Amino acid sequence: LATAPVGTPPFSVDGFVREFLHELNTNQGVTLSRSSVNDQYLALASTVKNYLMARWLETNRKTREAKVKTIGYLSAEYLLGRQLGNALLATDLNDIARQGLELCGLDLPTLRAQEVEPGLGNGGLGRLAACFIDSMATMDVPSIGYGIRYEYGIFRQTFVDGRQVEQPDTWLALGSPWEFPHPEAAVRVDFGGHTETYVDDDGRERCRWIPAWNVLGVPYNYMVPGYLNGRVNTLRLWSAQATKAFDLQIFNAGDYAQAVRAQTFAENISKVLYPEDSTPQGKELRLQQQYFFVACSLRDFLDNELEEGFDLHHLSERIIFQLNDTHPVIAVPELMRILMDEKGFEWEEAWEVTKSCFAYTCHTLLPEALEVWSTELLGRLLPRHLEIIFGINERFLKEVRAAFPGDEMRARRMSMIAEYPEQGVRMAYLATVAGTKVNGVAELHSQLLRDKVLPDFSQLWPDKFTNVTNGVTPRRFVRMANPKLSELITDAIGSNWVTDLERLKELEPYADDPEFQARFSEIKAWNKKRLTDLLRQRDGIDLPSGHLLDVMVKRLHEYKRQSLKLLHIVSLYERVLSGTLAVEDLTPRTVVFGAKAAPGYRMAKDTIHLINKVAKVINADERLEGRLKVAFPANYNVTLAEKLIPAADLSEQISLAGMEASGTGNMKFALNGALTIGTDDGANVEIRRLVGDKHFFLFGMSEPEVAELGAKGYTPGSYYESNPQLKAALDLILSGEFSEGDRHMFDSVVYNLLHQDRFMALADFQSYIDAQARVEAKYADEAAWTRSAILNVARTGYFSSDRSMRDYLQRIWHTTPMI
Ligand code: 26V
Repeated sequence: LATAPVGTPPFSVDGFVREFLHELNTNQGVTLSRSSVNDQYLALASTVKNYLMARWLETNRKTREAKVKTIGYLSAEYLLGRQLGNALLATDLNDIARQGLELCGLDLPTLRAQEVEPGLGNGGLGRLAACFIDSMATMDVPSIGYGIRYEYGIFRQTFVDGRQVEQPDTWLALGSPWEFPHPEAAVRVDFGGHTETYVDDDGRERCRWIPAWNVLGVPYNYMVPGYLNGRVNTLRLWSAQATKAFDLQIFNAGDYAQAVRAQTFAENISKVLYPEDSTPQGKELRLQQQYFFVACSLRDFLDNELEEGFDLHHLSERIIFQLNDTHPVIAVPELMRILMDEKGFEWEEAWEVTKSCFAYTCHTLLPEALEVWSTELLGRLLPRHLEIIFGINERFLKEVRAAFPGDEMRARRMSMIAEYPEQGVRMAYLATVAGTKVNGVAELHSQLLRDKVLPDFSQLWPDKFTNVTNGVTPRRFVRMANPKLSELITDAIGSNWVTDLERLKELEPYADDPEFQARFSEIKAWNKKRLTDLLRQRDGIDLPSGHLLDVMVKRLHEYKRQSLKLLHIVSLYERVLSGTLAVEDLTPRTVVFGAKAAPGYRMAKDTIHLINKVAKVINADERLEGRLKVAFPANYNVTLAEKLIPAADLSEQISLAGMEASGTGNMKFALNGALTIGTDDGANVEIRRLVGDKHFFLFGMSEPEVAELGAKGYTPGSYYESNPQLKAALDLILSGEFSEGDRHMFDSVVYNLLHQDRFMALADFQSYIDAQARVEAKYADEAAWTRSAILNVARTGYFSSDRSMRDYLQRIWHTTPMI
């Protein structure tokens, strides 16, 4: 297992072929001539894994020996995307693999297409975790990602008569070559039961938990290869299994069926990713998932990653657990419990250690998205943890009362325990009290977090709050997704930009270079062609050529305002029908949507239905002369994003100001040379500041304006009454035009907009329409558009997740890369 010198390819093409055929024969048990594409894909994955293996082992050894601080990234979601392409890129094996496979009569893209992406996340939050672990590996930061190995990831979306229908995501069905299960290293996780006090050998009164049942957590390790640096970090995902004791007991009692049921019960815990992006429901299974992966991860780090006999008083010298939203916050009482009940620490001692080992990232502002677990459920499932939470809260409120004597209202507001509508634990408060730092994910978001969500806490501890603006990995979202643009960039400024994205600045002078502009436009056209081919075979969708490609891809949410985009489309259509817009004056445009709705989120699902119905009518109407098309490929995921984003001209980032914490799609589009039409929300604010107003289409109310309108009282109906264009668009939907004459099919969507419109789509309608007119004017001037697109690429290097990691290292983790 000698390590090949870092950065050099491992084999000759011949060596690769030998290795690949060996894998095909010994792993898949087939000859080349009898092998399926799946066999070939699995053999190729093994070949690449074998190459990474020595580096992985070496990384682990070096990190262990160095005894440095590790980042424990705790996240219930990792939206990884396909692994093969990334592994080939990280190891510089692309050319060798392509040539070697050619010698075998095989085609690398075909094999790559065989991979089913692990969709172990809902959207931005899970994808961010995946970008962060990529960046940490590339930057030589020792880290372990901890999470859950869901047997079923985010559902596969299909459309039936335009309505979303969910199918299970069977990502493991054809084999999963990237994981390394370690059943022998399983850890036990307890649940239920009660607590009791007892007197220990030293005569001290102590507490212990007598649990009622338990499950096993089996670790599955995944390689996280750094880009061309020889480092391979670990992502460790836990899978739930029944313990022997659990079913043996029942089995011995002679009830075989009951024993099997027990197994199913245990395994349910890691069975399925919750797709609920709409309301964090008080689901017992979800709390089980959270505690399950956190308990496994802490146990794993303390018992396996730390050397035996390590003095836990110094734990924070060796680990910082980053809490990706509140999902893993139960880790706080879990560490307290381990230190006190298992290691004999006193409360104050345990608290000193615990509060130095966690930091908390908040990813939303929406009140209904903040997790509150009922004390009834917590007490039933994790009685000891509930006691500890009460203990933390009691001591914390003492501190508050001491800092603000007589201000009892404040103490009540800041309590981790909510009393209404039922007694529950506010997990964000617990995370804030326990964390060394609390951060938001974009400047505006962090500001609003301080001022609006946690104002009392930021007054008490102003230095605890900080910002780290999100980023995306340039490896996957530029270098892999946009190979032609990458080549162009490298030709111009060299290849260092892949790990030092601010270097893209050096492209600025090329924005005015006609030859560079021409190559840039050709690449955009090539990316559109690539997308066209994909959508034809994937979805049977025909994209016209020569259109402005206008893309809105993200989870379907009212606050993201897909309905506003839809009103723009319907309005263009209505204006052509009514003759207020001549067809020839319509800018040829194709709007592409990609969006999954949470299965229980009615309004979101109705909006998907409406988009599909509008698409059907518009796409078929010859009066438009093919100048307006709407495409809605089903099952938007990371794999599709990698093809869609590089092809886009226009990026839609149109959430109501103050609602989108950051957005990360916005960054991917800008880095791939799309211009943004967007509100002053989330990271849009920073994108606009960096690219400049001339190269960004801003519209809509600012966050303070939104707050003001809300305070004044918002009446959407008045916009309908006073804006004829808006009225005409809504009336067209109500007329049954898109629903075979059924005037009520879309009542829910339309009447919600007219009478409630919580996210003020109607208030921003005119401003949006005006901004779209500016888009069209600019698009008509090809050179000006291309120049702006190049400047978007050149000026958005800041949004590399490598930079985000540097910010976390400096502001939160207080540690440095290993070399
Ligand atoms: C949950 C809920 C539940 C109640 C209804 C509204 C709502 C909205 C969002 C969520 C998810 C909260 C956590 C989350 O996924 N946040 C996303 O995190 C991304 C990475 O930081 C960020 O770019 C997105 O703006 C943010 O929505």
